[in-house]
Amino acid sequence: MRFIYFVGTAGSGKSSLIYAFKEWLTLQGLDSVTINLDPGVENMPYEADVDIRDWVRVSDVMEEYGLGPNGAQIVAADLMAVNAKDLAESIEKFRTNYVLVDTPGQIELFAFRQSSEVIMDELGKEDACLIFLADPNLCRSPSGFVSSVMLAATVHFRFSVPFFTVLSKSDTLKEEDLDRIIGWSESSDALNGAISETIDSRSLLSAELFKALESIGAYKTLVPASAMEPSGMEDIYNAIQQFFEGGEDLAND
Ligand SMILES: Nc1nc2c(ncn2[C@@H]2O[C@H](COP(=O)(O)OP(=O)(O)OP(=O)(O)O)[C@@H](O)[C@H]2O)c(=O)[nH]1
Ligand SMILES: [Mg+2]
Repeated sequence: MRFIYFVGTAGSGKSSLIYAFKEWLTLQGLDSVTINLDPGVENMPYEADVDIRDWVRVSDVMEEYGLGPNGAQIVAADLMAVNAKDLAESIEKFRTNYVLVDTPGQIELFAFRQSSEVIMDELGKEDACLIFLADPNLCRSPSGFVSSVMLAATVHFRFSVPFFTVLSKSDTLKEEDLDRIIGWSESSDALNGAISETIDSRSLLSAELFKALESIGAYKTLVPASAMEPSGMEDIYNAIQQFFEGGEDLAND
């Protein structure tokens, strides 16, 4: 089993992309299983095969501990670790190649609480990769783009599993904007040029930070995808295959 974690800021399109990617895999004749790791989610665009809410629910935690929504989110995130073994056992019952893992909207709950590490270890880190979703709204400006790369680097630093970045909701971008953003991800000169065009102290800071991100390997080509169209699914699949099989295709086994 290969675990693919979809991580990104609130509303970046994680759940929609999981749904679209699962549909695409099914069309290719590839089986997959979905897991929801967000104990606070109310509505999902698909029904997860394994759902953390069967063990922990933010609404229950609010009631039981007398907490508000934010405090309850944190307690719920920590309680997930207690159930990591049970979660792993119910996933093991499925015979499948790909496990698509949906993570909480509040990225800090996944990235900064220890329970996600416990869960990842329990499920098997050696068979895991992470897809970071870059929100097109943030990536429109050079400084926003650099911020997004920094966030991806932070997540990567926390989990140290292979990762790549998807530019989600690519259908919401005009073609020229999409080309420009992808261009920044392909060429540090293009990004540096765009940064230096906006001469203020913030952009100078971005340039320095960006150099550091480049040297630690967090800066890489974005894979554009749209869950709505859908598009980019094959590119996502190929990137995943690169990690797990060195490019070899499971569909041809
Ligand atoms: N146009 C467009 N809208 C999208 C796409 N993917 C998601 N959306 C919309 O973006 C919003 C958020 O999508 P979700 O899939 O719920 O995002 P999420 O990251 O799972 O959100 P949280 O779990 O709440 O953080 C919804 O209104 C979706 O309809 C896409 O590819 N194109
Ligand atoms: Mg979601």
